[in-house]
Amino acid sequence: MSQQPIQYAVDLIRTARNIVILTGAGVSKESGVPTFREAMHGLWAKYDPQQLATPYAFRANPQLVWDWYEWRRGLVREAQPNAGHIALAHLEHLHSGNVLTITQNVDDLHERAGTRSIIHLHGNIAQNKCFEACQGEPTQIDTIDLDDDGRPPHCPHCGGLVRPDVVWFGESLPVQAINQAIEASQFCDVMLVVGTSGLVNPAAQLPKLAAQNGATVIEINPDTTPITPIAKVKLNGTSGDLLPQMIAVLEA
Ligand code: BV8
Repeated sequence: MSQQPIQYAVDLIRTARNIVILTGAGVSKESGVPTFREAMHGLWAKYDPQQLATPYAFRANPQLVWDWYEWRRGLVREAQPNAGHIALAHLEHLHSGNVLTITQNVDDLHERAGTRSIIHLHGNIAQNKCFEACQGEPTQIDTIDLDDDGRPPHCPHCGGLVRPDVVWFGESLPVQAINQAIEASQFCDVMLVVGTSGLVNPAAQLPKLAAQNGATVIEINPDTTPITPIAKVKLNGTSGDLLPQMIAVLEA
């Protein structure tokens, strides 16, 4: 890619006081964590993730949904932060203003790359909670004893099923997370949108909200998305390739 759009993006970032970085599954793809629509390769090729990531699917077939998350948890455990995660963490440390990362991802790769200021809109795949929320929402369960036949474990308080502490389709986002994300999007000068198809709401509304409040949107994605038309700068390519180039220009 010519250096001009990258230079333009870096100039916008350099002069911004408040930066929001919004990430999706694309930023973890180069770490070997499949994107949400590709999360179905192999055994899972015959299922639609939007049919598995729901409370209805879990109630109907807890073993199938539990196994799907155990498979994804294994991928996240084996994954390492990639050059894109590391560049975003570096941007947070380099920039003199406020830099907040808002992620739709349920992995911890941003944190493992060194990002400190982060909001998870859709939860954390490594954590579990009681499906019945018996002690209130979330009833987090820190230690579970997996019996050796891999059945979904039971809540130590009420005996109900244990589920991953993620936000499923049809479930509301954590109130504090989405409220903080909305406020940050309204007040940022630049929103850097990386690796999201912009199809899942309410997260997909954040770039529009930022732009409506005067922010400049920069998008990094190899594809065109519903966010592309509102992006002042569109960098066509992968996060693992483009973000380190941007940091190199920023530090030059
Ligand atoms: C809710 C956790 C209230 C689980 C996930 C309007 C308003 C509000 C809600 C809705 C609405 N319309 C419809 C809804 C309902 C629904 C929704 O949005 N449906 C869509 C599909 C139409 N939303 C909800 O249900 C939300 N809840 O709003 O509560 C409510 C309550 C009841 C009824 C209605 C509303 C909850 C949504 C959260 C769902 N949980 N994750 C889990 O992970 O198992 S969503 C999950 O999918 C991810 O977290 C992520 O958010 C999403 C996938 O999106 P992306 O991250 O963008 O990933 P994707 O694979 O799609 O795209 C990857 C991109 O990366 C691509 O563009 C690709 O080109 C790019 N890429 C690839 N490689 C690279 C790359 N980019 C850079 N570098 C690369 N190397």
